[in-house]
Amino acid sequence: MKAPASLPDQHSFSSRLRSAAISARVGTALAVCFGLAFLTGLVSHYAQNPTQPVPFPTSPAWGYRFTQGLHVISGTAAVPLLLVKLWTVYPLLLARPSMRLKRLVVELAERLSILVLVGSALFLLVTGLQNISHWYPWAFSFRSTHYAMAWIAIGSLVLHVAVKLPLVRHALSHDVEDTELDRPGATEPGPLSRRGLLRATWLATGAVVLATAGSTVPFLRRVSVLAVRSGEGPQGVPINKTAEDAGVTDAARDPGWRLEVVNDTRSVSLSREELLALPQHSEELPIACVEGWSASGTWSGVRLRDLLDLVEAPSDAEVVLTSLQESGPFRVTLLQSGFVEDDRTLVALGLSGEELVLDHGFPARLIAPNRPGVLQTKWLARIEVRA
Ligand SMILES: Nc1nc2c(c(=O)[nH]1)N[C@H]1C(S)=C(S)[C@@H](COP(=O)(O)O)O[C@H]1N2
Ligand SMILES: [Mo]
Repeated sequence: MKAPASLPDQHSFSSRLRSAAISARVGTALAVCFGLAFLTGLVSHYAQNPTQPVPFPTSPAWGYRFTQGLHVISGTAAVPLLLVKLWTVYPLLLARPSMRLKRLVVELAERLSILVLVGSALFLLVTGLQNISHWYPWAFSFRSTHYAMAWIAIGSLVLHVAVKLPLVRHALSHDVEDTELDRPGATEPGPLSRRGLLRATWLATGAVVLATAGSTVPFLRRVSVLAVRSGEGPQGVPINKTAEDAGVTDAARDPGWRLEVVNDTRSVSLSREELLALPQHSEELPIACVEGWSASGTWSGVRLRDLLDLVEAPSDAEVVLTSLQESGPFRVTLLQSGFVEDDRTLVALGLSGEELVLDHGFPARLIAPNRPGVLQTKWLARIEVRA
C-alpha cells in the first residue's frame, strides 16, 4: 500500500546529518546529564523530606550547594542536547508501521516507550526551567510531580539505552562520517559537516552552562547573562522572597516582636535585644536555593542549641520553626536533630557584619549548614521542640 504523497515519512528527510552517528554521540552526553540530574535530584528530594531514616548530613556545609548547582546546570545543559537529539532522530518516528503483526507489536512498544521518554524528559526540563524562573502556570505541586516524573524518565531512559546499546557501541567505535548506520535516503550533505554539527552542539551546550552557572559559581557571575539570580543582593546574598511578598513587613518591624522558644511546658520569650545579649557566634554558611543559585554569607547570631538549653531541651531534640508569615509552604519547617545539635546552626541576627535586613529575615532567621535554602526559615516567630 502506498502512503498519500502529502504525509511525510522517514524517507522525506534526506539530510545526512540526521544520522545515528550524531544521535549516539549527543545521546550519550544527554544520558550523562540526565543521570547527574537524577542523582542530584534524589539528594535534593531526600534533603527536603521531613522524615529521614538516614539523617541528612550537616557536613560538608557546601554539599547541597554543590549537588543542587549541579542539578540545575546538568538539566539546563540537557536542553540544547535534547533538541539536537530529537532533530536527528524524529524522522524514524514517522516510519510507516510494519504490515507484519509481530514486527508491528515490537515497533509500537518501542514507539510507546520513546513517547514516554521524550514526554517525561520534556516535562522535567520545562517545569525545571519554569521553576527557576518563578513561573508557576500549573496547579500541581512542583516537587512531588517533578520527582515522580524523574523516575518515569530515568526508567524509560535505562530501557532505551539497553535497547540501543549495540547501535550506540557501533556508532561510537566508528568515525562520525561513517555511513553504515544511516537510513538509505539520508545522503544529502547539509550546510554543516557532521563534525561541524557536533562541534556546534557542544559549543551551544557550553554556552548555556556558562550563561547560567554563575548563579552558583562565583567567578562565572559576570559571564552568566542568563542566570536567574545573579548573586547580587543586599549584604552580598540574593533574595528569594521579600518581606513584602511574604506579607510580614509590619509583623517583622513590630518593636513588640519576641521569639518564643518552647519545650513542652517550659518556654522563654526573647526580644531582639535579649537575643543580642546572649553569646554571639559567627559562621560562614551558604544559602543554596533549590533553584540552583547559591551564595555564601557570614552570619552572626545565637546558637540554636544555646536557645534550646534555656528550655532544657534534650540533646536529640527535633524542632519545629514557625515564621511570622501567615501562609505559604515555607511558613513552618522541621529541623532534624543532626542540624539542631550542630554548633554552626544559628538563629541569625546579622549578616556580613551588619544587622540582618528585612528581606533576609529580620528580626531573626534560621541558618544551618548543608540545608536546602527553602528550609532556612526567615522571620522566625517560634521555635518549638517536637514532642
Ligand atoms: N518564611 C520564609 N522563609 C523562607 C522563604 C519563604 O518564602 N518564607 N524562602 C526560602 C527560600 S526558597 C530560600 S532560597 C531562602 C533564601 O534566603 P534569602 O532570601 O535570605 O537569600 O529563604 C528561605 N526562607
Ligand atoms: Mo529557595
